[in-house]
Amino acid sequence: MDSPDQPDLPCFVAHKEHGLRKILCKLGLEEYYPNKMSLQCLLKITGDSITDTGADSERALPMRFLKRLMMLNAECRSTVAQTEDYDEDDGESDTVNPLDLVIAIFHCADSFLQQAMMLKMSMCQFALPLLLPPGTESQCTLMLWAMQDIRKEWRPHNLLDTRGFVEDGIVNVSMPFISFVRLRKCSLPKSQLLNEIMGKAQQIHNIFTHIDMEAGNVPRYIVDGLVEITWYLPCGNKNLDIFPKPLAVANLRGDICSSETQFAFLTKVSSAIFVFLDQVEEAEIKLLSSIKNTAPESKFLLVVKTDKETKRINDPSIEQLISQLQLQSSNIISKSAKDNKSRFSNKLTAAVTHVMQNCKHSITLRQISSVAYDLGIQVDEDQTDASRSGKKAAKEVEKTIGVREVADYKKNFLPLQGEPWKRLAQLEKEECRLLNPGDQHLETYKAQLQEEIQDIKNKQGNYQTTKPMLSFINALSTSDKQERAFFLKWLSLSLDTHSQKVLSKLRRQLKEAQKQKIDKDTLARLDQQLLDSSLGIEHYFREMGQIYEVFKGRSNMFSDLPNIAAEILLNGVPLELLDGDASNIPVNWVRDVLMKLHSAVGEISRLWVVAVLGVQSTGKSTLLNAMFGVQFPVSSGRCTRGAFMLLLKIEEDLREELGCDLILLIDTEGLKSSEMSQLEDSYEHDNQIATLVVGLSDITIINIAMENSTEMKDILQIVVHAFLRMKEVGKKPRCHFVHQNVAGVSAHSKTTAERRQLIDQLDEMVKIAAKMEKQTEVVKFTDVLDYDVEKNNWYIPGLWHGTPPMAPVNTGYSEAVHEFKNHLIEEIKSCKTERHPSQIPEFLEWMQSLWKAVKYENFIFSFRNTLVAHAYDNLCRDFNQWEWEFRKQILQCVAGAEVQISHFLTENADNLNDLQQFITKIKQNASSELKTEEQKMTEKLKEYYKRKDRHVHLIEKYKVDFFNSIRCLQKEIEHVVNNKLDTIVELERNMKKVRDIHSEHMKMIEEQVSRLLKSCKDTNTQLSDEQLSIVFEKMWTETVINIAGLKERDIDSSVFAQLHLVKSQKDYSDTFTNDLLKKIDHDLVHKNLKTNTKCEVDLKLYICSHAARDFLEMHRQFLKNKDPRQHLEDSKFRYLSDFLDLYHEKDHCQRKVTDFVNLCLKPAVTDYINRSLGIDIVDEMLTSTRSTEYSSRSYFQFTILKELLQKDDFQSYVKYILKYEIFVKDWILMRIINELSSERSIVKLKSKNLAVIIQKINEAIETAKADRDDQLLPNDIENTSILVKNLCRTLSKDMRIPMDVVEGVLFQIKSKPLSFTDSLLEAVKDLEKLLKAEFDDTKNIPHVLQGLAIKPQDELFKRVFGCGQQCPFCLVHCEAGGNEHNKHFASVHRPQAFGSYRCMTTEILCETICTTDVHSENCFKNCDTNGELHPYKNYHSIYPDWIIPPDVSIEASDYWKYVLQRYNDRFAEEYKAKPAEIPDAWKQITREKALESLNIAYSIKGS
Ligand SMILES: Nc1nc2c(ncn2[C@@H]2O[C@H](COP(=O)(O)OP(=O)(O)O)[C@@H](O)[C@H]2O)c(=O)[nH]1
Ligand SMILES: [Mg+2]
Ligand SMILES: [Zn+2]
Ligand SMILES: [Zn+2]
Repeated sequence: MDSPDQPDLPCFVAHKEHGLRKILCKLGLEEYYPNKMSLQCLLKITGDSITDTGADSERALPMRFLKRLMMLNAECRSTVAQTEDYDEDDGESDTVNPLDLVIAIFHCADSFLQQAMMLKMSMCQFALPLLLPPGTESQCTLMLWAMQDIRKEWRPHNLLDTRGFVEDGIVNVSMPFISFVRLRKCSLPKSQLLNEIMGKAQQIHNIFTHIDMEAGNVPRYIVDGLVEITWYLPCGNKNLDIFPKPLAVANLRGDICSSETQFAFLTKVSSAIFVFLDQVEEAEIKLLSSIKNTAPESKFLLVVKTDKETKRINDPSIEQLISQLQLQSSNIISKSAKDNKSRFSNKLTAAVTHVMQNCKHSITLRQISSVAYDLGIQVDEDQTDASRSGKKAAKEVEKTIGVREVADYKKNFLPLQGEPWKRLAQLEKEECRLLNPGDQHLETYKAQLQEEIQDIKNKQGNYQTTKPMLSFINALSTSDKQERAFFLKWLSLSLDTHSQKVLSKLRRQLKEAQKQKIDKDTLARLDQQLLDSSLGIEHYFREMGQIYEVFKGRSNMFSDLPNIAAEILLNGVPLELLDGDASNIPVNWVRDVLMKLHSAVGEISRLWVVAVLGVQSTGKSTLLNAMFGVQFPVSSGRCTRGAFMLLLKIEEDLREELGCDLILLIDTEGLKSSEMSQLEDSYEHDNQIATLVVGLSDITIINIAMENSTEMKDILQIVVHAFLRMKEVGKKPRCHFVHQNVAGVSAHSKTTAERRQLIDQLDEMVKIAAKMEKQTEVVKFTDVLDYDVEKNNWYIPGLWHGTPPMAPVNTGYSEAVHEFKNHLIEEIKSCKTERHPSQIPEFLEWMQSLWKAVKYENFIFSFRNTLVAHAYDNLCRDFNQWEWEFRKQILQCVAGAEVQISHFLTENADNLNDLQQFITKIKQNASSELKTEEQKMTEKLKEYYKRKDRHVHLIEKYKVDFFNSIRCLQKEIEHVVNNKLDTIVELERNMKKVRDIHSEHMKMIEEQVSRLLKSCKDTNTQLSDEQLSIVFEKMWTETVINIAGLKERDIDSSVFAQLHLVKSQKDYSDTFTNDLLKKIDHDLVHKNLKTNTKCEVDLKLYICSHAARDFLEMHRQFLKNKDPRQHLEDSKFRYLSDFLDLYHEKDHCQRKVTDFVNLCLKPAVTDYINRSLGIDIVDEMLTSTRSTEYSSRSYFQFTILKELLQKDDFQSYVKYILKYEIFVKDWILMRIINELSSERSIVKLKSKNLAVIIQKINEAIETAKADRDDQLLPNDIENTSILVKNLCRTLSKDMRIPMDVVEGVLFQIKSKPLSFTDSLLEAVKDLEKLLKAEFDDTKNIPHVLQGLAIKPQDELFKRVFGCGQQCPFCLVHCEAGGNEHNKHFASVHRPQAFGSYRCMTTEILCETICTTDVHSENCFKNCDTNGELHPYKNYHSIYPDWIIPPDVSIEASDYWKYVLQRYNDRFAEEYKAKPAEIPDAWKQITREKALESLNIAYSIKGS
């Protein structure tokens, strides 16, 4: 009937219940009665968890009490609003008595909250409710379960000599039990006197609430019948201890006559009962004596006042009682007028001591419960089904332990976490570090390690779930959450009790051994025993995780476990993140649990991670518990190590303000613990835990409890390393130093010197660490993270106010912790804008790569994280896009300049001065254009780095690289542009010269034709066409006979140009050679080719002589094309036609128009279209469906490798490896050709441009009809030439019209402007059609591409090729973004065999992969090391520009292993070497696996 889920509100009948209703109502607790308030509601971070102002109404009191209690604030019972002003009469009547408040909350709290409250109250040294007065039930309740969690340590005086101590759960301790009760109203203040007795040595006053404390005089409504309990526990100091042994003291509130059951209960369990009374009545005497008879072994002691004068007991009724009960004088404690409070309490204390000395009867709370049953008092732990079945299930598990040794038990029943798991951890680490390959080949060794890993995993697959684990999992699988919680609690209680005995014995042995300075091995053995013998609930959880790991992917049997664990985690139970015993993370388990949790919170899981680090047993868990009201296991009784996590939800209304939804707390255990310090690898373990924890946390709390102790220094050293590493990987954690046990108001100012010292120490450590981590630019701690000596140091007074175990918690502790917590929350708030908190999936991603990096010792170089990789890749993509926009803009600008120059030269005579000026102007324009573009790009990059998404903070360290790349890009393009402009000028001038020669010759011919025409017309006979042709022919031959060819330049002496220009239709220009030489210089520098001057000159001569041949060829071709005689011959037919037409006076308008269009417009239009076609094609490629291929260099590699694999063609691999540049160019060319031929996109692109230019031509024709003053030209024959020239002038802004040809066409033109333009418009239409038809007919795309001034394949090449550097070991190409990066990097490296590396003596190709080598102990030598052996590990000192991270996973390198194994023999043949010796394991790799490995290596998901 008392289940907390009971739906109906109980009806209040009796008058006592009336009081309860009143209080509940006043406190706003009705909805929680009975037992409906849970611990979870306290685990939320809410708005008022930040502000702890006084409660402004009674309704706020319960929450305030609970929150403060959880923070261990000893003032929490106060019910007075802090702001209240004390009006005289109003007093505190408005508020609630503190005890009423506490009791009301106990009535409303559920079992777990009650338990938590008890624990914290006992830390505050408050008396605890032992018998809770009845609420709506008829009987009171014994709060046994609720006290289960309380554990205490003390030193009874019989252990003083051995300095031993006892630690136990308080409910299990057998001790004398003494009760204090009163009869009716008694003038002696019982509770205050008790406080005096119990708190004497520790100056504590308020164990029991009393009338003189704040609001203690407010009437109480629900307290009567309450039995409170408190314990006296000696600390082992004779001067401090009041009693030498533990003692339980109970205090009954209210008159005994109205709480008969409670009184009867107390008499049954107590060794003595102190009755406070002023007088007594007949009925009461009867009651007391009847009880005396039923419980003969308990003694009554009367506490009375004596009269001032008579010095006798005031009331005669008491005398009667004394005789009735046959009490001796020693049983009467009387307060005379002489006795002040202190003296009287001494009397009482003496009486108690006396009782204890003579007491043979002691009892535990557990035993007490049977008395309670007899009296019909309920016991809380049996109140609900959930509790009962939880207990039963826990017993079920506990039973399996029996009397076995714990170590044995663990081996048999929790086998997965034992040897196999530890061995796996070792193997995985060895796989990264490759420390012991013996004389095996590295790759063979690696494969062997992997085989063993697989073996263990296979063996584990045969695992049969053991009995305890079955029971454990079954119990957790219950749908009743209460039952589950009870189960966990019961189990952990019984396990604690169980291992307590074993461990304390071992600890004693260890201490003894340490004292006697026994040899290290024995110590280590004891250490190990201690570890082996500890058994807690975490071991079962650990095993559960292991079971999940084993069965994941094999069976669905345990697939629900993560769900359960996620629920448990959300209920505030800490879960192991890192198993410190094995030093390993069950990655699948942790990931799946957190992912379940992620979905349980609706996939909104922005996290803030707060972690604490510090020496073992320095109060870290205590601190976190006090700060957040959580329940990390506390106390010295533990010897686990690792990291535990716990989640706190943030209240909805606070989420926006804080910018996150959850806080993840990480508590570390076992760092620098004295127990574990003997284990040889403990330093490494600590290091790993610290690095991981620091890496995961946003705020790291470093707990310092022992100044300057060596342990602390070790921890600081470790932490400094961790911070340094984080900085390198782009994470900047915040850190706070918490100095514990520092008291006094002046703590902060007094410790200035200490802080100075700490920061000096830290600086010193940073220097050392930076050297070790090879980060020489770091010299101060503040270089590593944002650290403010004033703000990041916290001083927290000692936890205990006095000497434990009797000391209460120090209020100052709670206050300081509270202040610290507020600061943290404020800090979270203030970082909201600058930080983009990760959600659980990203957190996991981060965790996995962090852990991987930890496994490699060489942390910095091995850290590669998919989050970072993605962030980097994203930036590269954008950057590439901006770079192309930049280039495009400039390319267009240069193309425009080319037309302008050509136009300028036609318009103006070849005046060098003017030309110079003109060029300067153009260059200035170009340069300002460059500046603008550079500016734009820089802006874009800046904006990018301001973004909140895309994890830009992770790629902060590449920022400089990218800015530099922009600057370099600007320089590079500027150089190219200037060169290009110079070339254009030179070429155009040459062209112009040729044209002038042509014009001259044409003039000559035209003159001859005119003359001939005249002479023919003068002869009166009509000549036939045949005759005319003959005379024309004769004239022609005579005229052209004198025309010489163009003079050939001496190319060899003026030498050379860029090779790819050779195929163009252009002439040779000196800038070509210049370019070529620069290119050679550039390559010499960048490919690290070391040469001397002579060698360099030879090389250049060699290359240039080759080039010169090509250039000469090109020049000759040009001369041939432009041969004046040929040129004339080409127009011979035109002149003949003109001659004939003129002779016959035929209308030749049509023909002239056709000639104009075909000879002048058509080439210009084609030129126009081709000029921008290059850019258009690039744009087309970059917007096509396959554009991602070029989006970043990594993706490009991925595409190519994938394609190679699919093609499965040896020669293609050879080309890829040996002639990478050509391979890439060809590949891109093929892609372009495919793209352009499919979908007819080339036609579309050309047609688009065609439409534009035709439109322009038509418009130009219209404008050309008018003269300069916009007057229509008169329709006279003479005006036709003017019109045509107007037209050409207008058009020449956009296109290059060959004016010499135009002149030729206009020769002797006899048509009128109007008819000419009419025909022209028609002809242009025809031209459009013709060109379109030609486009449609485009078959030879390579030919088209070759004719383009801007080659799309070159532009795309620049984009994907990058810096062109190759790995010094395997020759793989760098993939880093931008062209100016600090470090070269490639996603996948390959066996060195592909770089033709072989054993010098055997000629056998070398199969190791550089990513393996650089993390091994092996050495290499080559010319860069001057032939000396150099460790691969330190490749950095030889190749400082390269960063070679380990493979992201074992599978990542499968691709190249597959390729090598497939083509081993053929590569050997190709390289003229012997085939590599391939590990057998590689032969198992299939093509599918190889493909998969690409996805892994380039972290491309699901493609
Ligand atoms: N004297 C003293 N004891 C403390 C203080 N803080 C914690 N303790 C006690 O030290 C023991 C170990 O604390 P715990 O929080 O488990 O330390 P952890 O190992 O660092 O997590 C517990 O028994 C605490 O009660 C303190 O400030 N002063
Ligand atoms: Mg701890
Ligand atoms: Zn390599
Ligand atoms: Zn590079």
